[in-house]
Amino acid sequence: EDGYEMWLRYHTVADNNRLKEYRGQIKQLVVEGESPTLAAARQELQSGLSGLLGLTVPVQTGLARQGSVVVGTPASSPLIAGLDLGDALQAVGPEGFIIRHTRINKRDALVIAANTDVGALYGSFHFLRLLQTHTSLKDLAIESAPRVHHRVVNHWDNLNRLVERGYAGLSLWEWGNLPQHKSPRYTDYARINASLGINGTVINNVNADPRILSDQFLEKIAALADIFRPYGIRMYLSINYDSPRAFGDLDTADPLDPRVQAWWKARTEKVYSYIPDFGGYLVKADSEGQPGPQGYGRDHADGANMLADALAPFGGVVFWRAFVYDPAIADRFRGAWDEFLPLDGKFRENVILQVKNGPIDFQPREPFSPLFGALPKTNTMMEFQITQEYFGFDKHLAYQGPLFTESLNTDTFAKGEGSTIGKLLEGKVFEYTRTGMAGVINPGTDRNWTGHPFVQSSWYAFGRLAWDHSLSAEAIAEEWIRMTFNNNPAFIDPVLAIMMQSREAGVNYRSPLGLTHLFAQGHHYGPAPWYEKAERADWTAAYYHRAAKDGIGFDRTASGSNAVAQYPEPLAKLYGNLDTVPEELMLWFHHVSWDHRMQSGRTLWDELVHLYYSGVDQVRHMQKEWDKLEGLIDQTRFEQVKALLVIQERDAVIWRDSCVLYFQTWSGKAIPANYEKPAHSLDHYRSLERTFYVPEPWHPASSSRALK
Ligand code: BDP
Repeated sequence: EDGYEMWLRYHTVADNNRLKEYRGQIKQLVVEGESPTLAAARQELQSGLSGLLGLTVPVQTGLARQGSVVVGTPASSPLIAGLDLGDALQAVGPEGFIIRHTRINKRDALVIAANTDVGALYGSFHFLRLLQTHTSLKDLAIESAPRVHHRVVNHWDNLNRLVERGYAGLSLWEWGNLPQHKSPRYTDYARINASLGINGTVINNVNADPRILSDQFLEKIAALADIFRPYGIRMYLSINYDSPRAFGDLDTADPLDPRVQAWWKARTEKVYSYIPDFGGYLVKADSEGQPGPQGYGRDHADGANMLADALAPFGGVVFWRAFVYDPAIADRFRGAWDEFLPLDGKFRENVILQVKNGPIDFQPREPFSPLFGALPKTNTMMEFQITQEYFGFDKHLAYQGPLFTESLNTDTFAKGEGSTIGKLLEGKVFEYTRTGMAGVINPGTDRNWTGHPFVQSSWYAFGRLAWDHSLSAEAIAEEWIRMTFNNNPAFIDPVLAIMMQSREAGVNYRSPLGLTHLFAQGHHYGPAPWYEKAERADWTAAYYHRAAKDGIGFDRTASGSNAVAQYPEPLAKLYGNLDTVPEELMLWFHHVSWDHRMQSGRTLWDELVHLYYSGVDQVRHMQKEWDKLEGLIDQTRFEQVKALLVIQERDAVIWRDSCVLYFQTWSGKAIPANYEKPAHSLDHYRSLERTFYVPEPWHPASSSRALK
C-alpha cells in the first residue's frame, strides 16, 4: 500500500455479512453499448466488483441469470430502453444517474441508468462507492445529479514541470515524451477525477507560459485530451494575455484592436483543430504582474469578451479570475469588489467570473468574498484551494472539507435570508446561465499523488461538493476514510475526529480570531508576523495584523477602510459592530484593544494566547490518537502520517511561539503562568524564517539560504 490507488481501492469486502449480500446480488455485469466511455465503465466495474467481491464477476451480453448489474442509457442499451425509466431519467438531466432494483425478464437486476454515457460512468463509480463503504443494497433507490455545470480542477503546473505551490513532486505532464509516450498515470488521473464527477481540467499554471498555445504543445495536449475524453473530462488551458506579442506576431495585445481579435480567433481555431471539444481558457489578467487588458486602458470585461467571442463559435467558455488587487489601493480586501462591481452585466454569456472563496487569498479562515452575491448579472463560480499553500504544504494534516462547507453554507443575504453561497453557485439566487466550482489541486509525481496522504481527502471533498454542495464535510470524510483505508469503526471514528478538528487546529496555531497572512514572505510555510518591509506593503504581515500598543486587527469599518460596507445587510452591520462580529472573524474587521473582554471572559490578549496554545494542544491530541492506530492499517501509510505529525507538532510550536512572542512586543503583557514557556527567544524564531526547506527554487526568497 502506498496510496497510489487513492480512494479507488477495491480490496475484498472485510465484513462477511456484507460480502454475502453483495455476492448474492451481483453475479454478472451487463454494460450494453460500445462507446469508449461505456468501455471505461465496464472496465472499472469489472475490476472494482471483482476486487470487492473477491471473485471474478463475468461480463455478459445478456441476462442469463439472476443478479445482473445492468448499465447504460436508453440509447445504448435495449434492456434499459425497455424499463420505462423516462420520468426518473428526465429528472437527473444530462450528467445524472439512477441506481435501483428492477426485474428484467423475470429476473432480479440492479440497474445503473443515465441519459448519457458519462452519466452511466458516474453512476458506476457511485455504485462502487456504495460497496466500498459497505452500504446495504437493500431498497436501493438513488437519483443523483450534479448541481453545477463546470466541476473543474486547476493545476498550477509550469511547463518546466515545477508546480507552483505544489509539494508532491514534478508536474504529471511529461512534456518531453508526449505525445508518443502516454504514461498510464494519465488514465488513472482521469479515473480519479471522473469518480467524483469532475468534468474539466486546466492543466497549466494561471501564471501562464505563452508556449502553451504553440503547435508544439497543442499536439501534446491533444494526446492528453484524448485520454481524458472517455472519462468526461474536458481540457482547458490557462492563457497568457500577452500571447499575440509573445508569439512575435503583433506589437499589442489590446483587446479592442481588430488585429488582436483576429489573432485570438485564429489561435483558438487552431486549438479546436487539435482538440475538437476543447473547454476554454482560464485567465489571470492584471494581477500580480500578469499582463491584461488594463495595460491598454481597457477593463476586465473588454478583455474577457474578446476571448469569449473567439471561443463562442465552438461552445467554449472563459473562466476569468477575480483575483486582482492593485497595490495602490489602501485595503487589498476591497480590490476585487471595487473593480468588478461596475462591470456587472457587461460580460458575455460564455464568461464565468472565477472568485476565490475569501477576499484575500486562501487563508486558514477568511470571511467570504463580498463578490458572492454582488453580481446578479455576471456568471460567478467558486475557486477553492486544495493544495496546502497556507496549511503546511505536504507536511501538515489539514482536511479542507470544513473550510469548503463553511464557505458554501454561508448566507450572503444577497436576496434575503437563505441566499447561501452554495445556492448562488447553483444559479438559484441569481439566474446564472453557467455555473461552476474550481479547485486548485497539486498532484505530482509522488507515488501517492498529493504528498501528504490526507491531502487526498481534500481533493475528494472538493469533488463531492462540486457535485453536491449540500453534503456535509463529516459524511464526506467518513466515505473517504472507508474507501481509502478500511471500514473498521475502531479506525474510522478516531480518524474522523482527527480530520474534523484539523482545519481549526491549523487556524488556531497560525492565525486565530481573524488574524491573517502572518506567513513568511514568498514561501508561505512558516510564520513571520514581524515582516513589515517588502516591495508591496500588501505582501507584508504587518499590513494585515496592524499590531500596535493600543491593540491589534485591521479596521475595516467606517472609521477604517470601510470594506465591511461591501457586504449586504444584515452582514455589514453584524461584521461592522464589535459586539456582534463573530469572534473567529473579529480581527478581520476591527482594531481591538488588548484588554477587550471576549465572550470567554478573558481579555483579547489572553484569548489570543489561549487559542495559540490550543492549536498546539490539538495537534498533540491528533498525534496521540493517530499513534494508537498502529496495526489497524498498513504500516507504510501509518508510519508516514505518524512522522508527518511529528513535523506538524514541531511547526505548530514554532508558529505559536513566534506569534505570541512577537505580539507580546506590542501588548506588553505576560503569557499567563499556566502555559508552557516558549523554549527560545523571539530572535531565535526570527532566524528560522529562511531555514525551512521549501521546494520552490524559482522564488529567490523561498529556498533555504541560511548557511549558519
Ligand atoms: C497565491 C499564490 C500565487 C498564485 C496566486 C494566484 O501565492 O502563487 O499565483 O495566488 O492565485 O495564492 O494567482
